[in-house]
Amino acid sequence: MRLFDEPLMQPQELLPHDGSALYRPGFFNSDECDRMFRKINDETPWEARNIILFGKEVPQPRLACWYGDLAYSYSGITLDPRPMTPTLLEIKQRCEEAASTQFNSVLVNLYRDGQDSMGLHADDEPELGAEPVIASVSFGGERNFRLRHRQSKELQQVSLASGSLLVMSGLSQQCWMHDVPKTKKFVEPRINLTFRYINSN
Ligand SMILES: O=C(O)CCC(=O)C(=O)O
Ligand SMILES: [Mn+2]
Repeated sequence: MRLFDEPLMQPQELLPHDGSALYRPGFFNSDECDRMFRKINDETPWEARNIILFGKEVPQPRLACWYGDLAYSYSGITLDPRPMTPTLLEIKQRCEEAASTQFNSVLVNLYRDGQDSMGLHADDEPELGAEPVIASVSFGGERNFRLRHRQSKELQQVSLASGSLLVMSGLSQQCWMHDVPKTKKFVEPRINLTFRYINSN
């Protein structure tokens, strides 16, 4: 029996075709969200890196840190690997069970306020393989997440709630791009983790 105050937390498929983006709000409960946000915020050696955008070096509009066994390169920068903390390993295990796959790396991003953002891109680096599974977990302030089809330009969007899990798989990276746009609205700081499997050759 469903209680009246229990929010509807059915998984929701965001993509109509060409891959899957399965959104699961409430994957972590609010106590877990508070604990995870605080621990990750305190334990992460946040880096403010410059990235190469259209041939120019510009500051990345967010803080980030890369964890895993292997280095990772994107937008002209290489992130050195560092071992995952027990907190990250605990979240990784939950995501692996939900996505029925293994991950060996995670990019942790901190969006300090509405001016921090992630530009339109796909997670399509060759070392991720042709149809990567990417598990994206959010803690803290809600931000809009957009998926745009490369050919048809169709747009799908969702407000990524604290404690939510988004699993992108299949053709999602080949056929769609995604971003987290800036917003003028007041938003709480947000931590996002994207778990990936990086192939070593
Ligand atoms: O912050 C997000 O929800 C998206 C992060 C992302 O796309 C990435 O790290 O590749
Ligand atoms: Mn991405």
